[in-house]
Amino acid sequence: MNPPVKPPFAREETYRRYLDGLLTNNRQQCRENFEQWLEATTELRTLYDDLVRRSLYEVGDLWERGRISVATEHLATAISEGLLNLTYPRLFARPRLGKSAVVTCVANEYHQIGGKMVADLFELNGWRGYFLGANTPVRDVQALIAEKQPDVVALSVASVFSLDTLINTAGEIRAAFPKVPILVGGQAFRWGGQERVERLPGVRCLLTLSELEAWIQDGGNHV
Ligand code: B12
Repeated sequence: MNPPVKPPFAREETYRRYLDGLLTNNRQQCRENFEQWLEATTELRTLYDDLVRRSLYEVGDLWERGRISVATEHLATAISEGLLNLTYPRLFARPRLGKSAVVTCVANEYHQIGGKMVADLFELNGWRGYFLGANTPVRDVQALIAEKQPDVVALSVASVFSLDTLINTAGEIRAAFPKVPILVGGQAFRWGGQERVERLPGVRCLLTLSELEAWIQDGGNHV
């Protein structure tokens, strides 16, 4: 008997079914569509941006307008975070370049999925991406920098109220490690603030994974 014929990959439909799965708490439907997208693309960045980020932004908008419950928003986040681990086998396929990045969210910043994607992108490009996750106090970030001596530190912020903490964190890291370049990014900058952080020496703001990938592929040593 012939194996069942798979329908051709249709991005928008796959996206719609995935989003529908998130909104109906249907983990299996999400997994099927996530895997379909993963199989169809060689570029993980597009899966991260065009499926996972896009759907979570939509979930966030629905939550903000009171159209879905907090529980559904939390479930959608947990499903998305779990599915991201399906990309693991692909992350380490490239030869290692002997470079590393420490990636973290600042203190009191609980949105960690964007930061995880940033760390993954470093791994995808042959770097080591040490990801500390949400809400990391600056002294602990500094301790890891001292231990790992990374080539770059990347800070992620999603909430506008985290911008002051970001600026203080970048300043404290800079004071302790004057030579380590610092990248900052995340959706907090959708509402402005880029010029505030770029006033700090040795700090560069990059808004998207494509900008980050271009920075890495350009040598990854200047800000
Ligand atoms: C999930 C979620 C949560 C979860 C997070 C859990 C987790 N494990 O991460 C929880 C429940 C904890 C949460 C809490 C809150 N949340 Co919330 N949350 C979201 C939601 C729905 C999705 C976040 C997400 O993962 N997005 C997808 C990721 C992939 O996108 P991203 O972060 O932008 O990252 C991308 C880029 O920005 C970039 N990037 C990110 N970092 C970096 C760094 C560098 C260096 C580079 C180059 C690129 C880069 O790469 C990523 C891929 O493209 C968003 C909606 C939204 N618009 O995102 C709201 C949202 C971010 N939350 C919001 C709010 C208000 C809150 C709360 C204040 C709610 C409350 N009253 O308690 C708290 C704040 C908690 C805190 N102290 O941080 C607002 C923020 C508004 C604002 N102007 O600041 C949003 C936008 C919802 C909304 N529409 O109003 N939230």
